[in-house]
Amino acid sequence: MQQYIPKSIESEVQKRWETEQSFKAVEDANKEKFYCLAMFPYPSGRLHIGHVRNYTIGDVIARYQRMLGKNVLQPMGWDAFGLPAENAAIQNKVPPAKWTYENIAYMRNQLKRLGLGYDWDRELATCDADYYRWEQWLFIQLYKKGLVYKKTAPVNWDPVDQTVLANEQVINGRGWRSGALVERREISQWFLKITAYADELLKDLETLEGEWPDAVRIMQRNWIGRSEGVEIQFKVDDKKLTDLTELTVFTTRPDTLMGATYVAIAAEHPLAQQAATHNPNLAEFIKECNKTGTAEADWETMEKLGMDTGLKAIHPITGETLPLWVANFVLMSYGAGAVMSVPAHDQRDFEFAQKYGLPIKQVITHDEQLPEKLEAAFVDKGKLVNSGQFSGLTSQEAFIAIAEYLEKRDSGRRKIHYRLRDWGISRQRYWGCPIPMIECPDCGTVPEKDLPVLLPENVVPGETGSGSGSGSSLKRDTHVKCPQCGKQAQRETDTFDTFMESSWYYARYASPDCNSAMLDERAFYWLPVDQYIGGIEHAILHLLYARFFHRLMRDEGLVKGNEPFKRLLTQGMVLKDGTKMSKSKGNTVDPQDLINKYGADTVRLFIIFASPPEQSLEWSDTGVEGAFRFLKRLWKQVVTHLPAPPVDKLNPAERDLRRQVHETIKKVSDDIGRRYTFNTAIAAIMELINSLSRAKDTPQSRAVIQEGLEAIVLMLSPIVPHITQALWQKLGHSGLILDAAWPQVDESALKRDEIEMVVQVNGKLRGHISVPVDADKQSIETTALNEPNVQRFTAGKSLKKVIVVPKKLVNVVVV
Ligand code: ANZ
Ligand code: ZN
Repeated sequence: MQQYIPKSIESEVQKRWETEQSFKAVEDANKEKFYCLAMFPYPSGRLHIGHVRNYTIGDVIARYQRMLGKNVLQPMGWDAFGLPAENAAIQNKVPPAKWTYENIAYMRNQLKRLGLGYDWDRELATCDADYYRWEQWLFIQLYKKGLVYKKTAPVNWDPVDQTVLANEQVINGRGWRSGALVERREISQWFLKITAYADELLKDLETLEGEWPDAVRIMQRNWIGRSEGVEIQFKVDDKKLTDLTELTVFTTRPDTLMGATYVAIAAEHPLAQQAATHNPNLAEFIKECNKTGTAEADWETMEKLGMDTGLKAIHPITGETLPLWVANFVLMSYGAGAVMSVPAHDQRDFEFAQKYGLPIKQVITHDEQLPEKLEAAFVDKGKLVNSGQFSGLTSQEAFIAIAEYLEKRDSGRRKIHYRLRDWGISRQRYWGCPIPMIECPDCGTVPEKDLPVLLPENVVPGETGSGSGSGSSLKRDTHVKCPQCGKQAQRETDTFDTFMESSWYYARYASPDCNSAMLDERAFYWLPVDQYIGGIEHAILHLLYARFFHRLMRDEGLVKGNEPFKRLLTQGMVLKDGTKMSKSKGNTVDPQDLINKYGADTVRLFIIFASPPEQSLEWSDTGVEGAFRFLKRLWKQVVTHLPAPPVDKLNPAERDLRRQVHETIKKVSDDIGRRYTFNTAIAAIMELINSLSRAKDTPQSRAVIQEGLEAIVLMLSPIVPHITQALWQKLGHSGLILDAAWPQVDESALKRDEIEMVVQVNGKLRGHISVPVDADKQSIETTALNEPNVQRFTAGKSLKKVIVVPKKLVNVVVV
């Protein structure tokens, strides 16, 4: 076969992998394991180019590790619950299950066609009851441990479709289908106590240093948001307007307490509610505040508004009375839902005070002289002024002094707050894992007894009889006998947030067929994942939830260690003409078309060569062409090469060529194994191919070329596994290249030829040095001057010049 015909080569090689079960992973305690995982896809219908990049990167790493001799696990599965299936179901009138399983079948074939080395025996789909029953099981264990609770929380309510909407179904405040203005409704929902693990999730980020990208660790740290501060009590003294006598604020800057000039509370704060009962304006204002969305982003940018309640708060140190305002930027869900406002030292308080004419009092400074009027808040720490007995202290000293002062008088205490909230996991959706809970009129909340609680799969949301819209109440008979007392009880109809399923799938791959437990001892062998690969869009929630679940499973004795993912690689975006590829922009390329036209190896090579995995990749049709041409050339070079056995007598040119072979092995091993810069590895291989093709045809050089081509084919095999398998056979090997060992550097081949040079000092022979033939002038001079006998004759003298006669002598002139 003189022609490179990817289609037939690829299908033949893939058939061989299948019959030999090449990627089946079997536990082997005597072998070092390597678990390589790329984030599993949502079965949307077809692979997009981002998937192809993600999975190719993973496959390169997995195959490389295997050639190092490790026992590699690389599994694949489907994040199969979620909203798109429901939307497609409404549109096409097919049950989400059917749509999902059809997509899975199609996409599985696409992945196989790409030559990705997965152990398909471990495939899982999260919508499969064999999978989600264990999630239900874990949820019940957590409920028994007190790590699960129920409370009311707001949802988006579409008053026309009579259904709850997900955030992404609300467009400009209106329902995506009905166009009706969406309302906020409070309903009872389930929460997981992730805050109980906040401290651990934060601290252990340190153990991931150097293993996870810094950006991801920083995002996680900020999301958890640990704040050390003080809770301070202010007395409220107004028997007419309220029966509450106290109010607590949380501050991270107790050193600024003497500069507090008013107190601001959230609209939902009980004091605000009470004050409003006598004040219709205030009641109206509070209603307005409650209307705005709950999204974090809104709070940063929205206009700061407030209203005086008429109540007064008493400063815990000075006894002054401070006005008490309701402000729309104070969150009820953070700290104490109330803030002591220090306009001189907090920019938000400053702007608010200016807007509403509230006093501004500076109490922290760097200088002796205070400005007449502050132009902006002075937010730095510094020295205290205008602070009574605390004046003169530094901010740091004052933090402690004021905290202790308040603690002694029972009007404050040090406190650590987290930005992280407990995880609301209830979704009012059909296509998700049923929450295994029952409400009994007599017994209260009772966990389901028989798992799995099945989701009926033949339902088409939106059809008559199933209710309108895609709310969850349509999906199944909610009447059930109470497992405790046997009376008629009510089943939970909500489903889990789909982040639940993706929080532990990596562990289930270790024991995918275990039907007696969530995991078995195989998880001890495979976990943690050694290399995880996925998009940066999952930097916060998915990774945090998976880290949380790993600890939950650890505390159930199911896994060991604290972290699920030892090393993390976040791959960059795929761009076309500088912008992100997306359906809405119409600038996508279909990987399937490219595979059909050029073969999988070309697509893999282009994607890996175009840029380092963490950076964005600019799509280029000519780049794909180039990758294809390169493979054709490699093919030709190997098939026209005449095999030759190794020899040991080489002339200098042949030695140079052999040195390049081993220098390339060294560089490529480092690029692929440590730096993950696969693109520069390929560039070095291309250079080597050029050098090999230029070599004179002698029996000796043929031996070097044989060695070079074998190394090239081996080193390219993780990236382009099909063509290299075929070429491996052409080079005289019958086995699978994926079981061959990664090429080793021959250190002796790296040594450069050396020559002898004589060294004179002022014209007299004083020594001999040995230097590489191609050494530059500078390094020859240094070697000459360091020669011990030369040093004796130059000691104490001053160096005038050094003359180098190439390949012959060095003359050192001193005076
Ligand atoms: C007085 C003060 C003075 C503050 C100063 C800051 C600077 P982090 O670091 O995010 O924890 N705060 C407290 N609870 C709040 C709530 N429920 N809604 C909005 N803001 C709230 O932020 C803590 C700071 O955020 C607290 O410290 C408080 O303002 C404000 F020169 O108290 B500070
Ligand atoms: Zn009961």
